[in-house]
Amino acid sequence: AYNFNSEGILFPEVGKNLILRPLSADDYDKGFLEVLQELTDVGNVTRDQFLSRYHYMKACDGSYYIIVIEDIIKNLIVGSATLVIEQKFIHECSVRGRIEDVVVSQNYQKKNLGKVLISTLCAISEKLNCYKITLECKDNLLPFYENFGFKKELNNSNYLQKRF
Ligand code: 16G
Repeated sequence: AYNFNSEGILFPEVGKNLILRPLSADDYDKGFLEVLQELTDVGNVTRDQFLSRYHYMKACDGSYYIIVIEDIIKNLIVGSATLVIEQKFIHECSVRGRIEDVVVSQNYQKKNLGKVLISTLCAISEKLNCYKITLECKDNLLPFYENFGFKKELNNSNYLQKRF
C-alpha cells in the first residue's frame, strides 16, 4: 500500500476515494480532531492552538510522522496514526519509535485502514533504522498489533504510568 522513492514515501490511494498522506495544516477543517476524539478526550482546541502545535511538531525535524487517511469526496479525515522518533545514546546512538494515537473513524472500520496506517508507520520506522518500536493498546487490540509482529514483553518488563 506504499512505495518509497528518494524523497521519502509516496502516499497513493489506499481505497475508493481514500488517500493516505501526512497531516497538513488544513486538517483542522477536515475533522482531524473529531477523529482523535473517537480515541480519547481531545477537549477544546482552537484553530490557533492546533496550528501552533502543528508547526512546533513540524519544526522538530524528523521527530513526528503524523499520517492521515482522507475521504477526498467528503474532504474528511477518517483515520490517523503518529510515529514519534526518540533520539538515544544507547544502541550506538540509535533511535526508538513510538506508535501513538492510532484511530480509524467508526464509519470507516472494516476496510483495512488500520492495517494501512500501521504498516506505513512500521515501514517508516524501519527506514529510519529504529532499533525498536513500541505502543500501548487495549486487550481487544492485541491480536491486531500481534499481526505486525508486536509482542508483549514478558521478561521483567512493566508498562507503568503516572497521570496528572
Ligand atoms: C491509546 C493509544 C495512545 C493514546 C492513548 C490515549 C495507540 C497504539 N495507543 O493507548 O497512543 O495516546 O490511547 O488514551 O494508539 P489516554 O487519553 O487515556 O491517554
